[in-house]
Amino acid sequence: MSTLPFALANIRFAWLVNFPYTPRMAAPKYTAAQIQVLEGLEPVRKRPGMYIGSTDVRGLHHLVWEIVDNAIDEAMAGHANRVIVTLQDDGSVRVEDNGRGIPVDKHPVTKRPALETVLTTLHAGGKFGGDASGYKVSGGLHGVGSSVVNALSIWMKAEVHKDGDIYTQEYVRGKPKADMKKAGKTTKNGTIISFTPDDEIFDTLTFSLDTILTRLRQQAYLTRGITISVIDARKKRPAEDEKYPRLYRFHFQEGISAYVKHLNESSEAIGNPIWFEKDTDDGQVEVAMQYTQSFQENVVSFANNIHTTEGGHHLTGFKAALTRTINNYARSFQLLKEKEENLTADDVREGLTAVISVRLKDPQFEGQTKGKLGNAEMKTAVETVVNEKLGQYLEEHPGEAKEMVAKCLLAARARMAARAARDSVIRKGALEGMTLPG
Ligand code: TTJ
Repeated sequence: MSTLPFALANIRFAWLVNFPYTPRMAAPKYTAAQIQVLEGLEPVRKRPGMYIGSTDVRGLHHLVWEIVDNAIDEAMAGHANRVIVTLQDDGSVRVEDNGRGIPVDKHPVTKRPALETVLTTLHAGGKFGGDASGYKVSGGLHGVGSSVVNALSIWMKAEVHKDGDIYTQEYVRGKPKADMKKAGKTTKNGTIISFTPDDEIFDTLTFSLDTILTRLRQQAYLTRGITISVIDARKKRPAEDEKYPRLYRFHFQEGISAYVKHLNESSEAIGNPIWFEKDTDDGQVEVAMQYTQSFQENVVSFANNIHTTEGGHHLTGFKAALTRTINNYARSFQLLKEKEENLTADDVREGLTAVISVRLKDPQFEGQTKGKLGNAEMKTAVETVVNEKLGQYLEEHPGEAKEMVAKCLLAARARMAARAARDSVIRKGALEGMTLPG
């Protein structure tokens, strides 16, 4: 049981967490929490690729994402609004949040401080505390890997500021150097995790500021109101990073609306970004969209802040609702005549930039690269929300609505003209083919 593949290990974990609520087998001998903490970190060092994908530069950055995800989860739960990521000169990375602080009280099973349990046992991370933890949703594959990062670090330090006290503990390759200790008084709350990746594990130890900025900027858009700071404190930086300033601060009060504006920076926009969100029984749905005069479609989707590069049911629901809503509007204002065909899904997406972000309890990531959201209920959820909210927006903003429909009609006309031209070429070709040589 100690060398399960990366994905499988996580599926098993999710199942264990659900166990007390959805019993599908014989009565459990242990509760979820008890089984969860039985595994040490040896398998992680034996087969690191199974836990972080690879030990190349991608795997190296995965360590940062695993730790940062925990801090962002705390922000998404409404308990933090600031995350600071520092690339330190000694090769370590430091991640700080202003959340509640990882619990430090005695864990009932390990009889060790919860902090130590979280960081030294497999699967005892982000979902620590189960449903009582206050996390509405979590990335699924994300947020449970802080102990994996510890196992793959030659050094890690945890510093928790909680209820007036500072608690610290250090680790070497996942093993505590000493017991957790109190290290003075504090007036703030939060968690600071610093770690140095292990050169025995990774091919390279050089972080790319560019990679980190891109990812954290995206996370900041997706978590409206959070402030993510990035500090590059390395004296000697890789050549490709030297063009960047050393200090960044990402804060987008308008969240994914600002993301859409950013994506459309170099295009001629039609109207303002349209933004709406809704909490449904199946999860939260948030959409931002804006047409441009370009012919490019740029629709990106996320589930629990994870970019779904292969799309999935949330994207399908969006496309269906978009086509239906735009057609409904165009018909009801006679922008589309009775005898005219409906606009196609392609017509209504030409020139469209959109960000679809859903958050759900139990995301299923499928497909070749696990980049496709497999939860079928998210099609209906997104479709219903977009039908309602986009329809309402169009009614309330007739000027913008007519410009948007005009852009879609242009795409439809171009499509029909292209088809007519092609048909005519084929017909002509056929006629020519019939004329006999000589
Ligand atoms: C867990 O449930 C009780 C209240 O605190 C919750 C918690 O663990 N919050 C939390 C974890 N906030 N921040 C973290 C965290 C931050 C970093 C940078 C790294 C890690 C592993 C966790």
